[in-house]
Amino acid sequence: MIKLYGYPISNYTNKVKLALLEKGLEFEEIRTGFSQDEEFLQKSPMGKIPYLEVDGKFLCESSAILEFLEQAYPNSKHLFPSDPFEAALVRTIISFVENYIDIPARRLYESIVEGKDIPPETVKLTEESLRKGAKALSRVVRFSPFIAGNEFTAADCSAFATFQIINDHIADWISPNPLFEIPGLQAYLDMMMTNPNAAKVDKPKSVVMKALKRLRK
Ligand SMILES: N[C@@H](CCC(=O)N[C@@H](CS)C(=O)NCC(=O)O)C(=O)O
Repeated sequence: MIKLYGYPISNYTNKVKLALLEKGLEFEEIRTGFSQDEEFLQKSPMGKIPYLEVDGKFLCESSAILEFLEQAYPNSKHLFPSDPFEAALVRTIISFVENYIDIPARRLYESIVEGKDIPPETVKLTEESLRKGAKALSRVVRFSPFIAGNEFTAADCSAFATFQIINDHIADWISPNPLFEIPGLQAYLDMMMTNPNAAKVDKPKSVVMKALKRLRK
């Protein structure tokens, strides 16, 4: 049995959870936060979530986990296209979403999680980075109807999980959200929400996010 360790407001946890659901693999979810404790680092050496346990072995880094699932369960739904160019596009979109949108947006995440104030320069810097990332992403996305083409792929797991979290986090700081300058993004997210597996990921995220926001006020 696969065990997924993570938390509902972690986009990387939700990316892996959506992949597991789409692949129809049985798994148990174990809610855990990140940690620098020695025992935790033995399972996830950067102290991050998510990590996966399969047959007593531990795997970390969400993209490595998705690639593992693809190889280890070849009879499940494929999340990477067989055409190398198409597969490269999937990986490019994941890289753009995570490196050039999620990582900059994290400068603001701390505020909601730790109740910190954010200096205006940080907000400005984040907005500039998000605008640059959004422009780059808009050059590669397809939204036809999925982000990398006409099939659901690993890029949808990453993009859906990340955009749903960023939107919640940055609304208090940056408005309008520069990510919605990506033509077709809102329609894409609305379409994704009609996917029962995406809705399964979104629901616990919304519950925890609401509770966090209440605590912060
Ligand atoms: N590159 C990692 C990123 C994972 C990540 O940043 N997880 C966050 C939660 S969404 C975390 O554990 N942060 C704690 C930390 O950075 O120490 C992946 O793809 O799994």
